[in-house]
Amino acid sequence: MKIERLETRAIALPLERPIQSALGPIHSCGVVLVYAYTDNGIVGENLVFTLNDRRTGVLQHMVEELADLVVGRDAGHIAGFWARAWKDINFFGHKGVPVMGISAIDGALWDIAGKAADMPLYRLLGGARDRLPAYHSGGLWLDRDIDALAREAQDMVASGFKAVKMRLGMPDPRQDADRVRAVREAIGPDVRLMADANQGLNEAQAIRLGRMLEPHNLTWFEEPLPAWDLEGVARVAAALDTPIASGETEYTRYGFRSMLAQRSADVLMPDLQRVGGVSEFMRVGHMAESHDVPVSSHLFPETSIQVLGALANAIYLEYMPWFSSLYRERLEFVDGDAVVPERPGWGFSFDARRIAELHNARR
Ligand code: SMN
Ligand code: MG
Repeated sequence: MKIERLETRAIALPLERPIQSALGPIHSCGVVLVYAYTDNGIVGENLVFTLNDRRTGVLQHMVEELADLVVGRDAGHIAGFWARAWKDINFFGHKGVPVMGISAIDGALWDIAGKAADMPLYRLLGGARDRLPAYHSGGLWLDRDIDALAREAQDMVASGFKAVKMRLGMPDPRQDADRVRAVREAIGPDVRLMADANQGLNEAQAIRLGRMLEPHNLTWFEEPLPAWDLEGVARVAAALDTPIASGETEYTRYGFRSMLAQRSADVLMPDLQRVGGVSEFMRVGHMAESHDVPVSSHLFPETSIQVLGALANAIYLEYMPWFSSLYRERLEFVDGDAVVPERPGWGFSFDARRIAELHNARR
């Protein structure tokens, strides 16, 4: 089975409503859809994205410019593609857009592998479990006032979630602490609560805020410092009892190897797009396992669930429904857990009609 051709399509996907995080305002995503066609009629699908549809064309071109590394080749030689691509991007560098391009194609190849074997990816990858604790991440943004935050958190719990994540990054840390207290009071002691600073603090601020948050029993305090400051995050992690989660902005096994070596996080949360696709997520997941460090995921719940389903050290799926409307199938939940689909490949396929609508709207 060979890859015959690769196609991409860019769409703009508006969020239900604009949101505010320490990364800045977010109103939409630019999404690059990837389709890899085999010579026996299988189509592998995947997507990568940009915030606010900025520089989507660069990402799309990168994927297209890597296509010659798979077209005409054995579709099942995924590690071969990865190694060839790694060498090929040397001149551009081993982080950023080139790695996102590799991730995009890697995921489409894995979808093909699953469909060809008539197996869901998590089974093909070794299979650890058929459901995963999920946390709701699609709310509790900085633009909500404290009453709206508390109501929104209660709504998430009423809809079945047993864990929710809120954002940090108000001008005064006392506001952040008040907001965390309000959410904790609204959801009660038994619902898990995470808080994400999106790299907005410096070391002293992170330790001070982290100490203010200790009484609220956070499951984790996420990305307190700029992603490049692994030593700083390690010191924050050492200073606090609350576990630190990080890794959504990290690239490949080499980035995570440094994080593990420096003990800069208690929980690693690779992002399928930045880590280097399914292949590299699995390598990082196993490397974390060899350090007895748990992993979660970042965004992409429909696809990340297949990878986490194959890792015994996976603890949480991030549920962020931004791309859910692009698929024909919907994630299912039971008692706050997301169910790993038993359908072949990702188990999620693009809704062609919805995508055509969005594609036409962008042009
Ligand atoms: C996040 C990052 C990028 C886009 C949306 C949300 C956030 C998360 O850091 O962890 O969900
Ligand atoms: Mg985050």
